[in-house]
Amino acid sequence: MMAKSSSTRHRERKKSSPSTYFKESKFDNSSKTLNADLSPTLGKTSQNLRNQWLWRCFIFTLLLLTGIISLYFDNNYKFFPHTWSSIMAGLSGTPKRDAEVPCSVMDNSTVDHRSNLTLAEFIRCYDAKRPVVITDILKNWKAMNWTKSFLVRNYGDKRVSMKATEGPLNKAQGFAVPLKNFAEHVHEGQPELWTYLEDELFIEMNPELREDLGQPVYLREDFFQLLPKEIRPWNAMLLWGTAHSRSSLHIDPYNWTGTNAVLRGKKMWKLFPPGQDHLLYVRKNQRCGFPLDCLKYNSPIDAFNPDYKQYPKFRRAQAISFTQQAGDLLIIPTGWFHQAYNPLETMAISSQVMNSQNYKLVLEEIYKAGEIDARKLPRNFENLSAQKQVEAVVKIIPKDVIEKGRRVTEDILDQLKWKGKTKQRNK
Ligand SMILES: O=C(O)CCC(=O)C(=O)O
Repeated sequence: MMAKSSSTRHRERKKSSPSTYFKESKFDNSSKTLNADLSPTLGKTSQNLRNQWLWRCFIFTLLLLTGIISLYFDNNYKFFPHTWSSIMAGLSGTPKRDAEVPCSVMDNSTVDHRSNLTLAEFIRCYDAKRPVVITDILKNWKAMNWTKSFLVRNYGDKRVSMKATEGPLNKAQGFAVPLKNFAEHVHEGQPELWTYLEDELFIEMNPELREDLGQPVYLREDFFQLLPKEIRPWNAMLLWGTAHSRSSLHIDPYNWTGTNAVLRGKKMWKLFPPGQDHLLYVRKNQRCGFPLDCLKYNSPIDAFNPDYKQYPKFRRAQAISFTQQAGDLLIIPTGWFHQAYNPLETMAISSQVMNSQNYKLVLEEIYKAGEIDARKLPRNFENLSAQKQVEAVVKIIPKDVIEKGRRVTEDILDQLKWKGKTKQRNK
């Protein structure tokens, strides 16, 4: 369209101006007296109309600016969560759908405990972002009924991996013992004399037990299932500890999203929001010992009994501390250092997922672990769906890496069968 000349634009402005309308109207010209009488009123009216028009412009600009600013913060800082969508929902009078309910604001001193949490809200508010304890999901798990006598009766002679210490955490050593021997002493923990069964293969080797574990809707998407079984991380680790037993302070292998279901007893936790590695004295270049030999991110500090003399910067580290009860499922986001402490005899199952929210970070770790040459990926890799991207990476994992993974699992099973003492594992 051609641009209008400035005189035409001027004329149009004149025509539509309210004060001009009154001045030029027939009514205006028909009677000088009437005109004279009405002129102050008409002048005021035109003034009012102009003011109203200015006010409308002002309010419209204000709304527009609020929208732009809130969208900006929404996307970049999660600062005014969902301001814009709330305004729109309010204006349109529509009830807030799940996607529009704002996430609660974490005050960095605790973790949300949630029930009736929808998958959509989990993905939007927690998955790969913030830890959450889900309180209503484990009650139907048959594993909630596992007891010492059940396990000893059915699996007493099977060897399990455990660690034990007669001193601080950093003196703990790994052993393989028949489950019944561990169970005999499981009630005997003391602050510096405790044992902890941490077995990644026990459920893998006794798969009927897996049927006693549920499959929470939050964890159904799991791209680890796309990996060849030789290098797929073992899933569902049995954790059974005496009072005072504890894990190390670590990020999970492959930087996955971790889960922990407490079946009996309770756990105290310290979770460290990302960005504090320098305060945790994270050891460099450690390997995790999983089938795909990933990097391990462990801290030498026992966050439940820290040695500030040796690790002074740890004083500045900010942890979220909370307690997880039996029947609670904790979901730990990718990238969060965490440590658990069992104040009394406690049994739990930990597990993991790679999903649409964390797969990019997990793939980074898989590249490092598997000596994978990312240049072999298809050109359109970034445009593929999350699942297709994982499939593309799996296709270029070298054969010898897969073979090495198979040997790692075999070696560990051999150790469990034949040797009393095992290599200290990563948790
Ligand atoms: O329950 C525990 O001891 C901690 C387990 C854990 O952190 C894990 O499996 O990653």
